[in-house]
Amino acid sequence: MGKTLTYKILENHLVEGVLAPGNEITIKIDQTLTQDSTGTMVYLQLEAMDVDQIKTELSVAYIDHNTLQTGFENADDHEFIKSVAKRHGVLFSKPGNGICHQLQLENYGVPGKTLLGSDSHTPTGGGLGMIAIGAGGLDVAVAMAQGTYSLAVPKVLKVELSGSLKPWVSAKDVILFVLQQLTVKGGVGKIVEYAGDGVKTLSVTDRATITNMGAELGATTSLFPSDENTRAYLASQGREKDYVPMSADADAEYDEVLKVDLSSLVPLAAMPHSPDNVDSIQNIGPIKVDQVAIGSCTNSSYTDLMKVAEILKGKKINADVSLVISPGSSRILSKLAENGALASMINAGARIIENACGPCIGMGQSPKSGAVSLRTFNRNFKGRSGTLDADVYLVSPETAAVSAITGVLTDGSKSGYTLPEIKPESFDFNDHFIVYPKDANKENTFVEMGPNIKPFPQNTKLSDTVTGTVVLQAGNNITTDDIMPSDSRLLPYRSNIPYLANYCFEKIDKDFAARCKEAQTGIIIGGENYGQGSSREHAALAPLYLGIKFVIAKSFARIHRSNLINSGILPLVFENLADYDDFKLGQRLVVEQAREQVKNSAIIVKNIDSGKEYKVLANFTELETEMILAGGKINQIKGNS
Ligand code: MIC
Ligand code: SF4
Repeated sequence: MGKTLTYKILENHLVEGVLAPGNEITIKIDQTLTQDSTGTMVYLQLEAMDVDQIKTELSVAYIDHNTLQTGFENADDHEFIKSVAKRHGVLFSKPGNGICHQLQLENYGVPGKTLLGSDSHTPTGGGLGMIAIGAGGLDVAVAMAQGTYSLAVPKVLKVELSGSLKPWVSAKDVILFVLQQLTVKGGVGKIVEYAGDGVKTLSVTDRATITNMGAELGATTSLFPSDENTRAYLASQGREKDYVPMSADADAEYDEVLKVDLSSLVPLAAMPHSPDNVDSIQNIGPIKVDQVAIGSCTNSSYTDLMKVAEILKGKKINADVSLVISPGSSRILSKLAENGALASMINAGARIIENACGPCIGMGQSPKSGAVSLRTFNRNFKGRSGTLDADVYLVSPETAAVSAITGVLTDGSKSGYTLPEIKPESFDFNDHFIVYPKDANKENTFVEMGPNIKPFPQNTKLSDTVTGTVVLQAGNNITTDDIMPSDSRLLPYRSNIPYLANYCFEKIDKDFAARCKEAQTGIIIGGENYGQGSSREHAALAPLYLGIKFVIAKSFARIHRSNLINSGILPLVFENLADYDDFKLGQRLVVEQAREQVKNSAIIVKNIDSGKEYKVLANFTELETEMILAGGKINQIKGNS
């Protein structure tokens, strides 16, 4: 039987374990990336591990999320990251260079390599045929320290592409279609591997759009084969030498298959408030649009922005629309400036904003109350834009640009506008935004710690009797944006958990933090896919700070589940889903003989008042059990069990 591309790459990197679905394996990590909003925690944790020499081939620290500098906090965080980067031999990408995933693709991605990033959209690298996985900050810190990462082997889902896309239909529509078919939890426990004849019709940046939004499926990662288009992309970035052809064997067997005929796709949009709430633009109809935002790590490539510039050329943005554009990288921005595309955008009435995450993470450009905002981004969770009652639709760059002109949601293929063919470009090498760790000697490098950088909370070893009060009963698909909101107000405090904790669950229950403080030890009850979305471990660290002991949910999203375990908080799963309804705020629960029980596949949780017992699933791997007993990953590494 032939091998999938996933298994080929995993096999090349296998350090420990047997490659079979569900088994725990340890793989070698070649590259890591961090960004500033998760990076401060990563580097605090790396420092706490007292590491002499990082073990990866390449590690890069990007500054792209929080670049507003409304106060000293951002700038202090950046200095801290820069100083630790230098100390440990990590490349530092200054603010202004662009968005981490776009930059990693342009500069460092190599087919067949592994990448672990402290950001959920790290799978963007799968567009180049890498196994690129998003993880919590502590996992990335450990990957730098030890050069490895442990995971349960995912199933491999093949998406077989045939045909080719029609004009006005693009990569964004492909992944929106896949999300419509599989939903935001359809990828949990899986790696999505693209194959079939249709692959060759997609460029690397198209592929990267698709693998980027594989994060929204909940997948461990997504990847494409590496072929002649990969060679052409690497050559355009001056890196043809990094090209390695890679693909699955023709007779490879997959755990599941989804067939997608590219020729049958039409322009799509994800409607409020979930990336899988997808319909065709024709069906949604010409709703009036107030804001259009183009950019983010999903759709800010050179080709995407050239298409936008060509659509806007000689036109005028609708009077009632605010159009903002944030390019993916300094290299793209500079090329758009050189070839006049930037002028086409500005002359049409577009606002050009910094090449950073910007509005995607709520750093400015919150739409007006009740607005309809079209965004080429990847997440439209309620309130993520900074405006709780705004309706955010996720669309392709083509749809965004044409709708900015018409002022209503528009299917470009029915608009009468012509879509020009965009020729790929070659880029000049420029590393002026990169600080190299020329002197990576730990002894003579000082770590800069601003006053807003506070120590991260650490758990203690699991006690034998764990009691707590139910402090929240949450619904399905709770996002990490719900658990630990992020916007221009809170992002400057990513290195200050005591402050951030006051805003935990703020958007869905403003009394949550106060209730936890009163209860002292708390328990959260969750629905399906608890903790989907971002990799931010703040969504585990703030609850830890507030005394949360365990979360019982119908199911968990992958990264958040790991972050809970890394923090020593138990993620437990209802065996009987109907038990969910039995739990009410204020109930006192207990797990007796917890240290023994976590070693079993199921645990008994008792309601102290009624005496009723519930069986919940634990199913921790050996390593996870060790971490839980020790009170988190750092304690486990230090051997404190
Ligand atoms: C996001 O898109 O939600 C973020 C902001 O990039 C996060 C990381 C974070 O919360 O800092 C992610 O995707 O992991
Ligand atoms: Fe940045 Fe948005 Fe991409 Fe997250 S999804 S890395 S906030 S651009």
